[in-house]
Amino acid sequence: MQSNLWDDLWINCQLFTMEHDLSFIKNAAIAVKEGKIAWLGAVSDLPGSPESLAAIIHDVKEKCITPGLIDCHTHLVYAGNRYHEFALRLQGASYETIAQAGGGIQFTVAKTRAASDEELFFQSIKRAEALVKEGVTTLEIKSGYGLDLASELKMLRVAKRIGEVLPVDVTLTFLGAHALPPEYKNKPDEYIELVCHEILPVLAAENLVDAVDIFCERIAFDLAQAERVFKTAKEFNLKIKCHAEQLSDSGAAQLAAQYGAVSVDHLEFLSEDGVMALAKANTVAVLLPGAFYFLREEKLPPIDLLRQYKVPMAIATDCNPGTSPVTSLLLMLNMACTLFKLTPEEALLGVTKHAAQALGLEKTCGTLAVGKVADFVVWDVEHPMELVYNIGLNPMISVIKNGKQS
Ligand code: DI6
Ligand code: FE
Repeated sequence: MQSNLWDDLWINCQLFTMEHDLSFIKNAAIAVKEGKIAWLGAVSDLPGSPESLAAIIHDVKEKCITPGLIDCHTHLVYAGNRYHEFALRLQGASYETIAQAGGGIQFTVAKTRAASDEELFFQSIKRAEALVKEGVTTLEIKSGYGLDLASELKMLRVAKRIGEVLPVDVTLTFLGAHALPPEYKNKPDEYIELVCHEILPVLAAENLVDAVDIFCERIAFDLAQAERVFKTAKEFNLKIKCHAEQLSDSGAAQLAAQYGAVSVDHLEFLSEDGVMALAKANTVAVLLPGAFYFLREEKLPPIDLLRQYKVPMAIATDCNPGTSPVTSLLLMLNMACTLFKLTPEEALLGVTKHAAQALGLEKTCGTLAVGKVADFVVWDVEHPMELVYNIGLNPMISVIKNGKQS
């Protein structure tokens, strides 16, 4: 009796596994057992009739299946918004000027600190829902609008709760070193001390942190401060990420790579030496076209060099109230091509295989392969390149998370 070899079997699929480039399998089937991918290949190679192999059969009638999408860089837990700053910037004020005048991140910190757990949760979950509706099955959420122990805890608990109520895995990144809180004005080293020795140990003990990030920039923290954060992250055995070379070339990407960062993010001002350091450390370059667009930046990240040195490139929304109020990863696919000149294949790998690597999750998700988590999406498209090409259309038919269709 073979009837329950697998739990579920999807048949008649155009399967794009993303293992090596798009890795297309025509007339394919994909089987799930206990939330994992148990088999995939051509329908003609199935070891029996579909009905004899699985309890439930899903005929997708030649639709496309890709891995679940991964948004590997978001700040989507925050309170309030910053439309007033958007208006100021349209009149000519720069992001840096607004930040230096006490607006920017500080504005959102005040709102986030003042919000109750429930307010913060209900304001934030809407953004996560929008991503999930587009096929996102893994989502990174950063803290960094609390900047004190109680508020960073609140943010990360809300982020974790989002992963408990939606069909999405949430990974938690501690970005305590995002900006200097008002009570530490002119005392950045003391604040970094607090981040490393007061806040991080508590978050780690509460299992609320997978990775540590820092905003390394002339309006935020310097290289020496970044190094202290990276050293502490290593002591706690946490992954390292870094907001680097967004507004200037500080050498932060190189430093993060030396500490084995899983990713460095933004990178408009990344130098060739920086690119070489990423290649050497196998650090992913996370590109954020939403922030580039919304700030009307002009300097492009060094895409040709990243290609030349074979640095994996990921794409993410950077969902945040100041520089990228974006809740569409599909739109980022298009912008990565139109603004950054990625190929559609590179963009698609950037929200699947390479996004998984940017979170250190490449062994479990990001591509479709036997043994990996059964996270995938059925799309009403002829080819996944349509996901990149269309703007504002959501062709998702269904999303399968841990083998369960929702
Ligand atoms: N870089 C960004 O683009 C965001 N954070 C960061 O380090 C901006 C966050 C904000 O303006 O609220
Ligand atoms: Fe960011």
